[in-house]
Amino acid sequence: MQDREWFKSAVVYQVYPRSFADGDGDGIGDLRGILQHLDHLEALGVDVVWLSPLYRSPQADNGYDISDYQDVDPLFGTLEQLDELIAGLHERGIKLVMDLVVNHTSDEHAWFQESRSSRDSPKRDWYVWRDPRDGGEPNNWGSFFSGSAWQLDEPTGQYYLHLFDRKQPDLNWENPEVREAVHAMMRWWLDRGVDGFRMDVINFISKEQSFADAPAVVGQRHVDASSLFADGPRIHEFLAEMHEAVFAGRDGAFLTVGEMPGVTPEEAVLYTDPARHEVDMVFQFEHVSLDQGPASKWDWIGLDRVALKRSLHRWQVALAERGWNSLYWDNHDQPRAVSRFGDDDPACWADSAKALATILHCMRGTPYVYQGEELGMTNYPFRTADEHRDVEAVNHWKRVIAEGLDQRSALTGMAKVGRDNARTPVQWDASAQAGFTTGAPWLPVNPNRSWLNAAAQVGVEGSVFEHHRALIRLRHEHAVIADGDFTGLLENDPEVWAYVRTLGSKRLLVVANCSRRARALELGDGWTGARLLLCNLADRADVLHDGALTLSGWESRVYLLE
Ligand code: TEU
Repeated sequence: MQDREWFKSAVVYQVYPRSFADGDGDGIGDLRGILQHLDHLEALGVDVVWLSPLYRSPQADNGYDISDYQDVDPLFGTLEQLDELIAGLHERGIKLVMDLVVNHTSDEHAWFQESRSSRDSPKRDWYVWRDPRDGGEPNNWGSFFSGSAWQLDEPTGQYYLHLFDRKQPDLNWENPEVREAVHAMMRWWLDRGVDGFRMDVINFISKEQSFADAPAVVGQRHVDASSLFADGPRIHEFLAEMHEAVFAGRDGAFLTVGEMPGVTPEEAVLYTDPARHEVDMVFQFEHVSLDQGPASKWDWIGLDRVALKRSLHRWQVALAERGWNSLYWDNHDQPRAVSRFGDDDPACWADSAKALATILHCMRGTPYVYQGEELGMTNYPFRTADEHRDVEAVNHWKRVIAEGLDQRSALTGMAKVGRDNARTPVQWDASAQAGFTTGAPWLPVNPNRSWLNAAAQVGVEGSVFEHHRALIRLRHEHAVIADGDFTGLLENDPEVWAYVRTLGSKRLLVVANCSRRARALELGDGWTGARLLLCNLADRADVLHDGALTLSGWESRVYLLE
């Protein structure tokens, strides 16, 4: 019998292959590069690696547009190298989770080629095809990547649905053949030795079949229609069926993570209630949406730390009894954590990266470390539109130009929240290309590589890397972190982030000062005798004598009372 809850004390590390490490000098990260850095992952102490897509793909959305689910793109290497990676990670006690992108395929996938070949194709119904309405798009749904979510296929006279880029047509999950094909592909990967899947926008696969217009928004021709396709009518049925067809009866400790934009805590409990056999945990978006204005994700309105804290605390409470959450500050779709939620001024950068990590890793849920986050990597100093490579930003800029929108605010938005911030090469050392490649990198290396890099941190006491390593060790060692109850403190304080975890007679106190100025705190007598487990400053007393303490700017501490 496997321990079904092993993932509660686990930490996941996300690798975005294109930007991790380049083993062949073409400027694009690859499997050989990943294989060269397994010791880094082992040193950090992570339990699982989630690999962003490296399947065959025309790379319209950096691999989230897949043309063959059962092969590696030559850009990244070979299936044999992937086998080598699985073996290399397993030898180190690390699991490998693949990205499962099955809301859509690439338009170059054989399934879509067949589907678009004629209206009578046996695979026509594998995708979502609709007749024109009044000579135009079938409804007013907008794509996440600007413009309409529909693309006309001239030879057959119908439109196909693409919630993302036009090169990412949505599969029709109503068709049981589609579901069976996906299940078979998943089983093939498990047979190959992978340990589970991170499921891309998986709460979008069951669409409202009326395909009615979404509520109109003044001034917008194409609108956000997520209420008509997120958490749709058959989503729980599809996930339970997938679990049954792929995982049931299989021996092993697998991980399933549902990436679910817009998911509410109430829905998340249903998705992750172990008794329902859907997914192990959700990846929710509430806390990474708070600095977005009403117009779009590009409408950056700045951070409200109290709102951020309340949001994360609300999720802690909502999933206290049933369900499980992923804990993350950033990933390949988000700006860098320390630039967005911390303070990337070189004077505070390290302490704020450590404080953020402390806050995240001691919560209830499974923490995710996105490549470079363990080093405190920052946003890139983007200034012009042509520095961006990401399809989302590129399409947005085209729209800004075409519609005559304000260019200055668009550039600010792109610099603040553009996805390429997370996609610049991992900074391994101080050399010109940061040890990422011997060639010309596909996205420039952040100039701060001269002082912000792995070589300057791994094994160096007090570094951001070593702080992450210590936090991961704490989760492994202390059941109160993996499984304790959560109580938020000082919830209206815009600077100090504090909470308590409790398991039996053990109590864990986490305090972090999210500001540059020192802050005095009075926690009461209840904490006398608490032992300091972790701090980002070296000279702090080992034991708390009373509940009074003063935190320096961006200082964080973890205490245990047993
Ligand atoms: O992202 C889902 C998603 O809705 C957003 O994060 C999206 O990328 C965008 O930032 C919205 O403004 C997943 C993948 O993580 C992302 O890389 C893909 O582009 C997307 O799905 C399509 O597969």
